[in-house]
Amino acid sequence: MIRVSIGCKEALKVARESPVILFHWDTDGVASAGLASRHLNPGARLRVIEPLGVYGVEVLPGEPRGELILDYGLPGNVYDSLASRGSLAVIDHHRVEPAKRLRSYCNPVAEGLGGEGDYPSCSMLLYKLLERPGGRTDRGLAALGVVGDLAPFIDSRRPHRGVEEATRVLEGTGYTIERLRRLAEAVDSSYRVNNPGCLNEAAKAAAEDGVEGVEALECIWEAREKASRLLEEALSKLQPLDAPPGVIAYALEMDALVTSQVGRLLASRSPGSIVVLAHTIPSQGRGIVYVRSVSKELTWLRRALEEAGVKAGGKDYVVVVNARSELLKSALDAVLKALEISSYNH
Ligand SMILES: [Mn+2]
Repeated sequence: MIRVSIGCKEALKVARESPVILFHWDTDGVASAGLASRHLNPGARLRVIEPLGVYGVEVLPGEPRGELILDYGLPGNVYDSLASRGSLAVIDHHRVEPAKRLRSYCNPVAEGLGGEGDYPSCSMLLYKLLERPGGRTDRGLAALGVVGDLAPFIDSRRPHRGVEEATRVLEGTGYTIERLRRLAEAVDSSYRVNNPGCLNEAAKAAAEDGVEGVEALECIWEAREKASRLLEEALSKLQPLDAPPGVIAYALEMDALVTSQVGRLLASRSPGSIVVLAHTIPSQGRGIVYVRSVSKELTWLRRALEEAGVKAGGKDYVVVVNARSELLKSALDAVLKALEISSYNH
């Protein structure tokens, strides 16, 4: 059995009546939405959280009516601020501050019940909460979310408990980690080329036909073609920055949501280092400082930043700071400073 709070039971209860399932724009979000639709509320509308790339309360319903929010990674106080205006359910596995007032809040990582190894994806968490429904379709979706979220470990061939778990769940299904990795790349490309319609189709297809349903969508493969060109462009635009020992830092200015794709690629190419990417998105007037490593845990960095007054999200091996363009530089400085202090201490 997995350790979960009472909030998870409450979240499942609310989710069974949810008119809408809102999901994060990546592969894990799509796979989780598919599972939730199949087992909690097949009648609910599946909608990706828009605009893609924006983390904030302003994109959530102001007066919630029981929406189920999957894998979105916002800190709990955001949901607490909505809790008095209506009901909603949250299922997540990001390392954030937990909600305190929202009863139907389910995030065992935020609640201190385990880390990324125990809860490698929202889809796997949901699969276990549903008491392992067990069919081939469900097992494929549970593993697909893990493969999406743990792609940097798979690509750099670093062992990870989550990948081992996904491999076990896939036994006897005929699916392989490699096949799901290809599919995750295509699904994730859909947000990189800013195609929310395609992500909504993908969630619907996941709910109806699981992995094969998503594989059959043309839009994801078109997105993959387009995204691989964007990646080439991004790599050619990277500007190296001064960084402390053991850290590789770049600046990027580009109007495409390629942050995690570029950051993940750089991290898997330099598995012993910590990669920092300061990405400015001029058309949105905002940017992201993305920190990723496949070998170094970064939960300490998130705490150090919070202590320095910089709000950061992330997981065990990734830290993300979202900022308006004019604040990006100071966020980057705070990140580099914290990394520099830690390099003295090692
Ligand atoms: Mn996830």
